[in-house]
Amino acid sequence: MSEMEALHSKTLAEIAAAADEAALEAVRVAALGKKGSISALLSGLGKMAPDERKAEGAAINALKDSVVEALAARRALLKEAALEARLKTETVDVTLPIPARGIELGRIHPVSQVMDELAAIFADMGFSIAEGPDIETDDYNFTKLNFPPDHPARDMHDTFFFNPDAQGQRKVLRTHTSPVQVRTMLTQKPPIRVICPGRTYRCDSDQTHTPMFHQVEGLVIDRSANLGHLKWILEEFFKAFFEVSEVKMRFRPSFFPFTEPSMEVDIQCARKGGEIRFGEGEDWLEVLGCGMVHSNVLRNCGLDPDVYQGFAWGIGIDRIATLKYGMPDLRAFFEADIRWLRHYGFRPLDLPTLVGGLSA
Ligand code: 2NM
Repeated sequence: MSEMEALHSKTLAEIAAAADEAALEAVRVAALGKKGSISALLSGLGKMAPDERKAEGAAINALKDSVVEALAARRALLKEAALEARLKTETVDVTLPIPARGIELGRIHPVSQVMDELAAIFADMGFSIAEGPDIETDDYNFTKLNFPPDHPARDMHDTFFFNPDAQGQRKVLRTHTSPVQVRTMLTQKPPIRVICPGRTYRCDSDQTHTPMFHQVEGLVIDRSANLGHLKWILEEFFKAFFEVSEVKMRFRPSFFPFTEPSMEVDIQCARKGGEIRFGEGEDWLEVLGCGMVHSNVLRNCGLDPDVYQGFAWGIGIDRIATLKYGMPDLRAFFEADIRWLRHYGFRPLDLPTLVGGLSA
């Protein structure tokens, strides 16, 4: 066997034995690289006589072509094998049960659940949701809402005040979500139909009060929005929220600085052995405050009270959540006890909808 034939069969054997693309590349460099065995043969041609060069050159080039071809064939084979192997490791048996984790184990807090229910109910009645900052100016939280400068709600005992800034302005943690309604009136043209859910803060802590709690307030402003509309909206809301076909409501006169007239609303209920039912019974339960928006508030928010009027209401979310879902202690809401959340929480993918059922 000539030297060239030996080199040929040795290189082809090495190509066939290369187990992966990196090994194959090493064989290519050893044969065809700058200092490779076949490259060395080619550079030897220069020293040969013309006749010899012609014969040898043709033979070396045939050898080179054969090696190049073998390399390409082997590379294609290895590529395919590598892909096959990868696909094999990545196969998924879609018939296997899904292991429980994250989304299946997590639970939605009852407050979030009730907020989602409120959004579904009021969206169905044509309301949008408005949000605003927890840290508010005294102006938006109190002054624009017709609180007189000496009103007791501004007092240190109810309001968390921040230290005054360089301009002497004193921010507050909002004590209600009404400043969101102020912002809405200042920026949107009537007709306005919004609900404003969110966190609110008052310096108050006992069995039925937590310093941070949740409210949802509603606001309707139009040329002729009136208490008849409010009564219908509240009735529809309570029926949808408590998932009953009837509710009886009672309106009692009350006072808020931002509404005139102002009312508190009770709904009729039956208390049987620690359980509460709505749509039946002889007891009354206070659930919300409401009224016609005060003309001073309309004026403070850039609306002409001779053209526009409207009504607003406020409900405590934590309280209606305890009523609906029978949770005895409000404070457990904010203790972040995982056992409590497992018991009272909601499954993440069971979103409340009016057609699918709010709490089903
Ligand atoms: C309540 C009760 C009655 C109320 C009024 C306003 C505004 F901004 F329109 F003046 N927002 N929220 C309101 C009225 C809130 O909560 C018990």
